[in-house]
Amino acid sequence: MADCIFCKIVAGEIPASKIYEDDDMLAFLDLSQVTKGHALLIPKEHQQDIFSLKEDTAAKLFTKAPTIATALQKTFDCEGLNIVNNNGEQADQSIFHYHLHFIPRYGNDPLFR
Ligand code: DGP
Repeated sequence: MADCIFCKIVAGEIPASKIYEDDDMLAFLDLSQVTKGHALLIPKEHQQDIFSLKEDTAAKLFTKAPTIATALQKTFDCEGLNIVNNNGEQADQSIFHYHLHFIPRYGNDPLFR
């Protein structure tokens, strides 16, 4: 999709710190690190949100989620990890290309209650 930042990352037109890639999906570090190691997992095909996400794409993403989470845990030595997915402006989605946030959690992180 022409104006989609994440499609441009997939196409290599915008740089990103990639942490995983295969034929169907890409994971890279989020530009705005909520916590150290905050990463995004996206399908390479442009799909807007959970309401239009194809079931086989969802299956592929969630099948790979434990691998991404474990790699982040090993790399950043986090104590926990949130997987977050915003859908729609009202739910704080700002990039309208489906993505899962992987947010490593630490005892003293800014999100700690
Ligand atoms: P959301 O608000 O759920 O749609 O999350 C979008 C995320 O995308 C947000 O945490 C910031 C991140 N982001 C926006 N533009 C870029 C970019 O050009 N590169 C990278 N790596 N992340 C981006």
